[in-house]
Amino acid sequence: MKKFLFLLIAAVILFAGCSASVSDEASYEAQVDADFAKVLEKINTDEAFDAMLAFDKKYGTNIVEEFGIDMYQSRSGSKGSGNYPALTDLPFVTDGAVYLSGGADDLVGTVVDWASPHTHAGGYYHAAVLDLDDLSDPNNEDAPCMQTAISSGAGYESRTDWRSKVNVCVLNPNFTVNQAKLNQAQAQTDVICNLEDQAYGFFENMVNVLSYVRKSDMYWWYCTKVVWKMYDYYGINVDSNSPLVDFTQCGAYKLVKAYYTARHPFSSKKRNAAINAYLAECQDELVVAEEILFSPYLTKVWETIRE
Ligand SMILES: [Ca+2]
Ligand SMILES: [Ca+2]
Repeated sequence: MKKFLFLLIAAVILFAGCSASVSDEASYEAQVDADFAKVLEKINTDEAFDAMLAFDKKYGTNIVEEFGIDMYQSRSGSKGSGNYPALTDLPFVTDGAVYLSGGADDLVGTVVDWASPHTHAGGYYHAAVLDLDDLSDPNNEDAPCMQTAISSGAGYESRTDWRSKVNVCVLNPNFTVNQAKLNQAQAQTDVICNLEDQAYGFFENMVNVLSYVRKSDMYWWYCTKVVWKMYDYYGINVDSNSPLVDFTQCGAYKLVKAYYTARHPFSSKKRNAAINAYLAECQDELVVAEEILFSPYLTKVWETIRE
């Protein structure tokens, strides 16, 4: 009986000890989450720098150095002049051709820019897909013929919009296209481009890098996901998930790394496991412009790189 009591007391003490440390850890992680949320809230505002500095100071991370300086430069427009002549020779001839752009900041803002790895020439991060049927009036350069995403969500751009981009390449389908099937897929994509209830984003709530938009999600849209979806309707997956695309080169990764460094300060094993799991899911769930660039179903037929 004595022995049993002793074991019981020991068990109670052990349990109390465990739950105390579990709740300590939980409250520490909750604090990190709250502080990280403050950083995300301020991104794309003038207070971003101060928020990142405060986080770095508290947790010994390097957000300002690894991400903040880039973001500041891209906000102040020092990445490119944007004053280039219109690309008058950019071709619009192949139904279903995919267009990628990069270089200077685009209409859709910096989020898609810093969410994309820019590891290859052109720095491509924006995309659209041409529907020739919307070009019935060849003289109307402003016709909405490019299915993409704009600041309100899935939508359209025109030939005029694309002629003013800095770096552009055109990728044609390299397989025998079934025209009826393509038209059907484009019509299904039109439904998405005209959705009343939708939003633009790579991440839900714009900048929550921990909650990226899933391919299956029908509310959040970004440009490359619209292009991917059109070909998904057609029956082809243009997200190559190519190992040539290095997700550790994107701004979002740098934020995530800092977040997990703060969250698991004493265990590099836990930290690396969390970061690697995030990267693997990102590669699979997101479709970025460079992944489309390396699609085996598409071949580059035209390109101009001006910066
Ligand atoms: Ca068509
Ligand atoms: Ca992918």
